[in-house]
Amino acid sequence: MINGKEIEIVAKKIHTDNPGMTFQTATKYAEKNIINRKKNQTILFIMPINYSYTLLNQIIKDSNVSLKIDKEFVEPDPSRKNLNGKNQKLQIKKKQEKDFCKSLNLFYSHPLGILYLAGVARACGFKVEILDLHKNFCEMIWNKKIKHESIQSFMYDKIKKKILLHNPVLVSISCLFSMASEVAHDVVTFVKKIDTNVKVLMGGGYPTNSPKETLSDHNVDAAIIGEGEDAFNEILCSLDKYSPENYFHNPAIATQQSLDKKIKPIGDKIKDLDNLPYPAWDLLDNPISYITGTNRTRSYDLKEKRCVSLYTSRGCPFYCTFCASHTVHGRKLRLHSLDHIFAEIDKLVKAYDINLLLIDDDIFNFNRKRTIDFCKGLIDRWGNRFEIEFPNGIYIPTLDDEVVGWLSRAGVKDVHIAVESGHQYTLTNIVKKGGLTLEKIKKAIDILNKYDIIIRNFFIIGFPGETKEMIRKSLQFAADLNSDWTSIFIASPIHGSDLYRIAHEEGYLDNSKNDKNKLENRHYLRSTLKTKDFTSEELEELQYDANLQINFINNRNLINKRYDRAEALYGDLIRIYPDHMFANYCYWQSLVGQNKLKDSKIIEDKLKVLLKNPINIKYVKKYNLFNKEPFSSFLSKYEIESANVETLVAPKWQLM
Ligand code: B12
Ligand code: SF4
Repeated sequence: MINGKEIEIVAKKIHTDNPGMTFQTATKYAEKNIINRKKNQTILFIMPINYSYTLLNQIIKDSNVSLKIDKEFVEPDPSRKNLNGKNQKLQIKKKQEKDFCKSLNLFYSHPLGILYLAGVARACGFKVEILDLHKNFCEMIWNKKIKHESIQSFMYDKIKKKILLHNPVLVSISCLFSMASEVAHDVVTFVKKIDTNVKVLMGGGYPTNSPKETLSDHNVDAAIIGEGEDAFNEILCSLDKYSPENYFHNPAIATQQSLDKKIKPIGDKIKDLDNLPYPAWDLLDNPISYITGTNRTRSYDLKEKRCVSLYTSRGCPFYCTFCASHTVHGRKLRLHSLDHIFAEIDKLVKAYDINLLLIDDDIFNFNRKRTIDFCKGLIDRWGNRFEIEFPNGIYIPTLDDEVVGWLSRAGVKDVHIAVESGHQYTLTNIVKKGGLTLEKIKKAIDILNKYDIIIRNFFIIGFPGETKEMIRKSLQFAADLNSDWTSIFIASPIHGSDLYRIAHEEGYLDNSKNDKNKLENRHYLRSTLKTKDFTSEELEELQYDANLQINFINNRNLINKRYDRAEALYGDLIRIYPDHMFANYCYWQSLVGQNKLKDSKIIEDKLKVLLKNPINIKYVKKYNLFNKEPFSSFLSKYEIESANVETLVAPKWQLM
């Protein structure tokens, strides 16, 4: 029997920790909290490695580490020495000659969805543990401390340790992307192998869009559809008598049994965002150690940048063909109040001294007044403490002089903008980017330049309905923009997007090659569509060529003699891809342009070494650079003549 006084005390504490929450909601949590706390049960959240095995294969190859993908993984025999960390096999392969175009950029972002759910679990009185396998994996590769034979044994080991230590009653797995589904299912298998009785939930974009596939794995007890907080709350409160039938009334909790009963999975959309508990940042192992946003490409000392990700609104009213975000977060824009966001930032400043905000909203600046008020509020409270970034792109049509001025004053120095296409017909009728015109793009870029903000464009090519000519025009538009960087992605029919529906209905999925169209292999780095207008190979060629032309050979900063900016951008790139010949070449130009001759000599020597790789010579020939310094001094006529450019094929993975 719980008494009213006890509830009030706990409710007050919950309310103080989550000031945006109504006292009524805090009281509801308090009632659950008191009951559950006595049970002393733990909920374990797992973020699986967020890559497909195909990508992981490439990463392993590029990183020169001894690690395999073990599709037939069986629990290792612990008596074998190398599993105890002793007598390990050779961990790092002999350094292979590296082709500049093949490196992938490994990084890890804050698992925000998990943090929101962890906040709910904690308010409900459970102990919470988070295992971020993605982060652990990236760190292992970076540090080259490989103690395992395979990716599976690495995951198994980590999961086993966590489960044996904390004995959770529920394991909650996040799978945001379809491409990570195969790895996520392996994680589920391992969890159940280690503890057959534990309940396993999976939530995120993959189960939301593919509940049947998710639940065809009988180790998944329930797939949570859409925004998970409410459904998760319901399961938490009935864990002791967990049974699929108990959830038939709730279409956001899909089970094998509910699918058998033909109950259509429908996701929740949280109505009042401020009423949610704050994301449980303190349960994350060192939140500011996460490498995300341009943190992973910029040359500033990482220790100086302490960043968190924020999600200040949910949903987006637009209908971009390639996007699947609405399947989870819906098309109705819901906002956290600015007070709520500032209170969260305040906590994070006090706890971690943060100074970089990564805003992950779908469409943060949809409402220009809210954008300006946010900037003003930030400046009023914290002066110029922050830098702000929008890693998944800011919405262009509201970027007028006043908005950009405030964004700049509040700390935006480097911005990604979602251009998508440089062809008006494609933009309006194929991509369906709400309210965007080529004129608005150019105008926004002029304004961003006025405030000296680094501009990185996102482009997508290869939509059904686009011809090669339209793609070329789009890329020419990109080349002509006065911006710093252009990332060119390939339209990918991810589950839940209109593009997937169209591609499926019209037979555009390119199944000609091995596993290309497996769910897990669809992402913006690889072409998986084939229409009457292009093949997937042609698209990859176009993409790769445009990347080299726009970002390197005809780079805007080099053309405009903005050598200091070019030095910074290419310097960052070289830090990640030291063997990238074009990055070194452009870096060299930026140094020579500033008369930094001593430094440029070092890069010149490096280029000489890089030209030992025949692929690099072919690229020099392909782009007619052999008559230009410094290549003209390094390459003999014979070397140029014998380089066969015909054999060059675009690499499978684009760089940036
Ligand atoms: C940040 C982000 C990333 C980060 C990673 C985030 C992370 N920590 O893992 C990075 C930059 C790495 C990334 C990469 C990619 N991304 Co991304 N990304 C996002 C973004 C913008 C925000 C995610 C987020 O934090 N949301 C905020 C939290 C609160 O929401 P949430 O994570 O969805 O969690 C809620 C629910 O999903 C659910 N839930 C989630 N997990 C769980 C677990 C349980 C147990 C339960 C009960 C519920 C639950 O409840 C949560 C709370 O409501 C989304 C768009 C979006 N608006 O969500 C795209 C999005 C998820 N990405 C997408 C894609 C396609 C990609 C890429 C494949 C793109 C590419 N390059 O090809 C890559 C693949 C990843 C990779 N490893 O290479 C698609 C996924 C679509 C799909 N069906 O697969 C999205 C929806 C974007 C879009 N426009 O379509 N991404
Ligand atoms: S504006 Fe962004 S979030 Fe909205 S539909 Fe388009 S891509 Fe998706």
